[in-house]
Amino acid sequence: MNIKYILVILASIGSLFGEELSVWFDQPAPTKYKKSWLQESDDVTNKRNPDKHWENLAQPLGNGHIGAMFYGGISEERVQFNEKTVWEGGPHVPGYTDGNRKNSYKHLKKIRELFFAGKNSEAEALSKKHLTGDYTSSDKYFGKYQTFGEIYIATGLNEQDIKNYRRKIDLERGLGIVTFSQSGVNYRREYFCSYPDNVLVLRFSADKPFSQNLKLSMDSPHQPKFRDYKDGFSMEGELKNNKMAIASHFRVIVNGGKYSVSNGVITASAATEVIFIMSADTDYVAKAPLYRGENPIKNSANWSENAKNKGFRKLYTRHVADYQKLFSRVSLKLEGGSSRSQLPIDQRRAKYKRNRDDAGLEALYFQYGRYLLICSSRAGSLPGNLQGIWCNELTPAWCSDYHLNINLQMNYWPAETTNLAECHIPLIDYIDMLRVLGAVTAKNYFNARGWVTNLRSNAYGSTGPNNSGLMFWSYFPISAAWLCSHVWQHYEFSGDKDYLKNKAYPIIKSQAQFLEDFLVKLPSGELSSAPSWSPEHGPISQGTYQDIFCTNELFNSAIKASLVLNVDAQERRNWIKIREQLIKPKVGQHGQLQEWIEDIDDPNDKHRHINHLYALYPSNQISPLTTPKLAKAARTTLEQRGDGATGWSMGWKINFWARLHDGDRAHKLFGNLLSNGTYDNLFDKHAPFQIDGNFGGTAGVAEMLLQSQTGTIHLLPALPAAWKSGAVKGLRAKNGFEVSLIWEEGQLKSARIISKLGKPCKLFYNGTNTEFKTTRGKPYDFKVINGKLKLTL
Ligand code: FUC
Repeated sequence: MNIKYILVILASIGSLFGEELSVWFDQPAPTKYKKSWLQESDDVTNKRNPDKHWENLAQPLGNGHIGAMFYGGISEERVQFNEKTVWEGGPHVPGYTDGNRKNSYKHLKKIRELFFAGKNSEAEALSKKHLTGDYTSSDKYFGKYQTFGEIYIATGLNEQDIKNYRRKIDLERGLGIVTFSQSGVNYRREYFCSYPDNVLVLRFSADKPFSQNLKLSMDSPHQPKFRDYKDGFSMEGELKNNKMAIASHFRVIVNGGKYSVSNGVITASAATEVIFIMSADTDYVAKAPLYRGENPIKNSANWSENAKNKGFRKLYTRHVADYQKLFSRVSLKLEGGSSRSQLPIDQRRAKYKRNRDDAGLEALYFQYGRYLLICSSRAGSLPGNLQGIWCNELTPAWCSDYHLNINLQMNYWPAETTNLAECHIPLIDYIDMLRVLGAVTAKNYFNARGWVTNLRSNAYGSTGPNNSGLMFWSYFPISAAWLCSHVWQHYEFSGDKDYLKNKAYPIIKSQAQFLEDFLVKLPSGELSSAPSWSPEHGPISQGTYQDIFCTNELFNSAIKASLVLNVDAQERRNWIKIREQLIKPKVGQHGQLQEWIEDIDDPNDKHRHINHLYALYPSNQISPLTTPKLAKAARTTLEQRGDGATGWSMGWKINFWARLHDGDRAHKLFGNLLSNGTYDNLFDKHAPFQIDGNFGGTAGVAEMLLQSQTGTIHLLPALPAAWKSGAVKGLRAKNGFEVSLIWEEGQLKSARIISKLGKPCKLFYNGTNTEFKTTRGKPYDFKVINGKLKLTL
């Protein structure tokens, strides 16, 4: 095959193979549970969604600020929507406390002494008393993420004789589209959430002029008050718990017809085309200590008015350009089994569950994860929470909060590797924000410098070990070091030294200072994190290996960053010394990698958190190439834990197996996730809906095709037999490389590496290393001849 031809293929994967990239249904989602908030229970743990159709069948749109779920109804369209900052809790709740127990550090010495004297149960009792926080699971000060409201658009149509119904997410353009015909008229709706114009746009049209008779109204559980305008209405509301002000505007553009507005209802009659524009905002500002800004009514009015002035075409073009700039960087074609894109997604998934033979569906799932990240995480707002941005409740499961013991981090695993680094920014800004209360928690609990977080957080930067008396769902001070790995990773991929100096290093350095003060010398002379709790697993321990691996990684990044910036030589020497003294990983009695310093792992334990394998993924401290003994032990642990679990846990396991270079096993886990941990609309199922698994799965696919965690770019490290042939364009590797690959019959055929930074490149394929110098901006094309990479000029 000549190289030019290969490049043409690379540039046009997707359209060349003629498969439309969309998630589609052939029926509307039932709207039986309208006003979901009236149906729910107020238990935030182990709860089910009050609207099973919302989480299973409705479809998501979003721009990082506004999220929406549409049902595609014929006689009535229903669109549930969110604004990312609608959060109860925080400093404006009367009597607010930040959840920290004051001066807890005074008990720390005693707790540690009891531990070292072998009095574990006494140490545990004291820890529960002093090292947990003031909040309980759904505390009014901690708060919860909330739905904003629902939009209803009555169409005047009946449900009879509907033909050619389709509703879909068009992943290539970031659109929701509903089409159907009735009595010879073809109806078409297009929906999108625009990031550049910050509005939700809903366009209704048909091929018969003057056939649109629509009535739009909305409702919200937050004390809505409506005010009519000439071309629409506004809604102002307030959260009862913290008096957060929320506002929204609805405006209409009507072509070829008439409209009127009355009491918060927009009526369009005998129109050819109707466009509704919705904006939403709150008075939340992501800034401690008050987290409050201006009344949101002005912003909301301006966004909707500016958008209306632009008109549909311009809004559409600006949205598609913005969306495609991110989305189209990566394309993926997987060939294997049959691709059943001609089936609606629910039927397609049902077939997949039985046969596991639709590689096209697997590629779609990957791209859908990238779509979800673009929709739920854009600069200027909070990071994606447990449900991304989509939430139809007032008491969502786990408050739809930020769990810092895997879930928030997992949301961002695909950000760098699948070429969506911009979507990483909200997380990095959020981590920066956590430092404010984080310093208070560090002082109160450990009398330490720097800052710390624990198991969960919220929109108000909560950092204490929330949840009174429950170590397993509160205490996890190493979560801050884990978060910092994202701050560092963003530099490793981009090589942006200004970012490193001004944003990343101050965060990382202050975390290193925290750890310097926090770590404790065991009687053996080694450094550990006692008392320690392996997230949601326990028991209390003198040292858990997730703590140690995260700590090690944090010091690695602090050391490297200070070298790049040529600062803090003395601190660096100290960090190197500390790193050497950390307890070392151990292989236990069952051949497993030990989760705890104590050899107490149970080979029959199937727990979903495999915390210590953090060293394998997302970190890179264990690998079959560099630490084969530990890799073997990690494998034993994975075998013992099994291939089941909840959605996100299977997402994690895909990545583990990919890092062990076992493509078939990673693929098996991917199949398990798609079959047992996924709803029909491809949302991840914990259950209930929890978005992390989508991102774990998406990251896992990238990890099977390309790895660069060591700085060497490993091509096709875990290609499963099921993906016989395929092509991927635009995956990202550390040190500023973009990689495209084509393989046939399980063998790499060609590769293109684009060097964005001009750094030397190291490739690894089929057991052989290839190194070469690069020039910034240049592409390097390789063919594979006799199993070896050959540079073609
Ligand atoms: C993880 C899980 C829990 C739950 C929570 C939101 O930490 O272990 O079961 O999914 O996230």
